[in-house]
Amino acid sequence: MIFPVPAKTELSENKLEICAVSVQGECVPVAERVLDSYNIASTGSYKVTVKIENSEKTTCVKETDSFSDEKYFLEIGQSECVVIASCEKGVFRAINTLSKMIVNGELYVGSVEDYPLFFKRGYIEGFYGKTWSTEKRHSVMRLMAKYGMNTFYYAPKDDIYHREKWKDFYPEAEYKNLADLYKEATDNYLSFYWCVGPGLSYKYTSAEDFNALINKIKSVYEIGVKNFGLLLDDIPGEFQYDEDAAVYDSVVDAHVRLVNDTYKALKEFDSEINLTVCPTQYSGDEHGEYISKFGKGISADVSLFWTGAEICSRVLTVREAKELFDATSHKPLYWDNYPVNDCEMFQEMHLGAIIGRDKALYKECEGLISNVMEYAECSKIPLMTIADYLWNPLAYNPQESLKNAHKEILGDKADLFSYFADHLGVSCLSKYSSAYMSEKLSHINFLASKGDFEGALNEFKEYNSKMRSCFEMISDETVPLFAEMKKWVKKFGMCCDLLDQICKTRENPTDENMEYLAELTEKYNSDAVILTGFCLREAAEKTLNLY
Ligand code: LTM
Repeated sequence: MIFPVPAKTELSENKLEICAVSVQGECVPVAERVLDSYNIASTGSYKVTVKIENSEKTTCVKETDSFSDEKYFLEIGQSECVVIASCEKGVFRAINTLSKMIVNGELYVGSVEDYPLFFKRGYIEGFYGKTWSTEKRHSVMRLMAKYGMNTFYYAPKDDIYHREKWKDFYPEAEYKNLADLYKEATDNYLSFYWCVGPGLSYKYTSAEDFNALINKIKSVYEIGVKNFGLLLDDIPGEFQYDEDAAVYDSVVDAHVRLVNDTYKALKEFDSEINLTVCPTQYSGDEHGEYISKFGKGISADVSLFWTGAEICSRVLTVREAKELFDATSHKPLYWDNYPVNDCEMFQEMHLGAIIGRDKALYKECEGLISNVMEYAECSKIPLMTIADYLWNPLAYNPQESLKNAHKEILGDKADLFSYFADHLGVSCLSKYSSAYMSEKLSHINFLASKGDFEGALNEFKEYNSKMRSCFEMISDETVPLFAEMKKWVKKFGMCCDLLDQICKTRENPTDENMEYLAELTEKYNSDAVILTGFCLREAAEKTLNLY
C-alpha cells in the first residue's frame, strides 16, 4: 500500500520488477532528485516521461470544487511511465508516489490519478520548550514533503526573536539558519511562514512599535519569505498601557486594528505577501464576543488560526467549523494541538495516529497545521499519519498509517518497537492506551481461569520476553529517536521488571516474591512519567490478591 493513499488507482495484476529508470521530458532535475532520495538510479531502461500540461484535467479537483497545482497522473506501461502534471510541484508529488511504488515492490501496469483534499497541510513549530536544531528541522521538512505536506510555520515559543525580543533583528548566525531553513522548505515545495508574537509587550497605540513590527517582518522578507504569521496567543487579555485603554474600547478592537494595519502595510510593500493570524481567543465558543468581533473585523484575506472546541481538541468537526465560519466569516485554519506535549502534558509522549478529525473537514476549513512536540524525531511518527489524513481523509486508516510510519522510521526494528509504542497513546485524543497489552493480559487471565496455568504462563513469558527485547533495543541511545524518549524508556524498563515479577509470583507465590512485586508496583506507580497505567496496575494487584 502507498501512503498517502492516492485518490484513484486502476492497477492491473501485471507487476513490474524495476530498480532503475531513466527520466526524459520536462522537469528532469526535479524527478531525478526525488528518485535519488529513494536510492533509485536514473540510469535504467524503464522510461519515465514527464509532461507538463496546464489544463482543467490536470488541475481541477471536483471534490473541493477548486484547482490544485499538486494534482498529477501516472500512466504506467510495460516499458514506460508517463507522468502528467501542471507544474514542478505536481511532478514532485508524482515522482514521490512512483518511487514509493518502485521501492515497495508495488509497481503495476495501470494508472493513478491523485490530488490532495485539504488545501493547506502542514505543521508548526509552535510549542513551549527547547527549539529544534537546524539539522532536525531540515530532516522533518524532507520527510513531511515526501508524505505530501505543503506548509510549514516557524513559531517556536522559545525563540526569543519570535516573542520576547520581537523587535530585535536576528543575529547573523540565527539569520543564516533561518535563510537555510527557508531554502530547504522551498526546495521541498513547502510554503514557509515566519511568525512573530509581539503581544507580550506591544503597545497598540505606539507608532514606534508598529514600525518596529513592520521592520522586523521586512528583515525576514529579505531572505525571500513572503508568508507571515502574526500570533496573538498566550498574551495578556487586558491592556498593559493606560494609553491603549484610553484609545480602544476593548483589546479585540486593538487587535483588529493591528492586524488590518499590518496586512495593509505588507500588501503595499509586496502584493504577494500572505498573512495568517492567531487570535487571543483561539479555541472554545465560536460565537464568543472576542472571536466573532475579531473574525468579522479583520480582512477576509487573512487566514485565521483556530484550535477547535478546546486548546487541545479531542475532535474537530464539520459542524464546529461551519459555526466558526458563521461567527467570523473565516473558514478555520486549524492549529491542531496534536502531537504537542508541552506545559502540563510534559509527562506524556504522543506517538499515536491522528484520530477524531471528521473525514469531510476539508470542505469547511482552510487546512490543518499540526503543532509538534519538542522531540523532533518522535514527532515524525504522528506527523506522518497527519500527512496521510490531510492528503486523503476519505481513505485514511489510522492503524495502517501508523504501521507505515513505524516502517518508514524504524525499518526492520518496527515490529519490536510496536511493543513500546502500544503504551504511548494517552493524549487529548484518547485516554486509553496499551490495547495490545490489555488484550494479552486478559487472554492470559482467561487461560488461567479455565485451569490452563501452563498455557497462561507460557504466553505470559513469551510476551514478557518480547517486551524485554524491545526494551533492550530502545535503550540504545545512539539511535536519535530512542535518545529522545529516555524517560519513557526508563519507565518501560520498570514495566518489564514488573511484568516479569507478576509472572514469577504467579508461578511461585512465595512471601518474598509477593513482597518484591508490591515493591516494584509501588516504584512503577510513583514515577510520574505516563506509560501504561490501568491494565498493568490491575494485573499486579490481581496477582497480589490471588494468594
Ligand atoms: O495553541 C496555541 C494557539 N498556543 C499555545 C501553543 O503554543 C502551545 O504549544 C499549546 C499546547 O500547550 N497551547 C497553546 O495555548
